[in-house]
Amino acid sequence: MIDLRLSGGLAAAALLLSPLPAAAKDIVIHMKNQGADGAMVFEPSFVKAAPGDTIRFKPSDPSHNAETMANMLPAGATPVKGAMNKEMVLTVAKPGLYGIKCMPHYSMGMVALVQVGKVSAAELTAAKAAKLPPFAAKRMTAALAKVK
Ligand SMILES: [Cu+2]
Repeated sequence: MIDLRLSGGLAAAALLLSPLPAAAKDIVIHMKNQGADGAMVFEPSFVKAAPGDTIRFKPSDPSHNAETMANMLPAGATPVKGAMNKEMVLTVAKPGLYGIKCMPHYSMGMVALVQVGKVSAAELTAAKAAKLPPFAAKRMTAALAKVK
């Protein structure tokens, strides 16, 4: 989804007419009690973004939060911790891998992965080596397999 909430229609029209630069994307991830991958999930649990994009973690069901994982965050990226039952907005400036967890359901495997831009082999290896609780590790491994 492209966010066109700019100040006034003229700015939006100018943006639509202009071929460059590519507008930053607005990507939505839902926090759900039940999804295609089972109970307590981020959906989708893997997204690919570009630097400057915004990822919105929406509390589609209650009792969830979204926060960045200290052991899976690009160097120099600012950690973000969303409040319970609130949308968490993550604007990704740095390329790399951003691991996301829901604190209450981390041990139940409620994790997501955001790939921003290109990821080096060393960075992918480091992410795969990060220590996670067993159910979280299982879903994170599946997400890391989608990185390319
Ligand atoms: Cu949760």
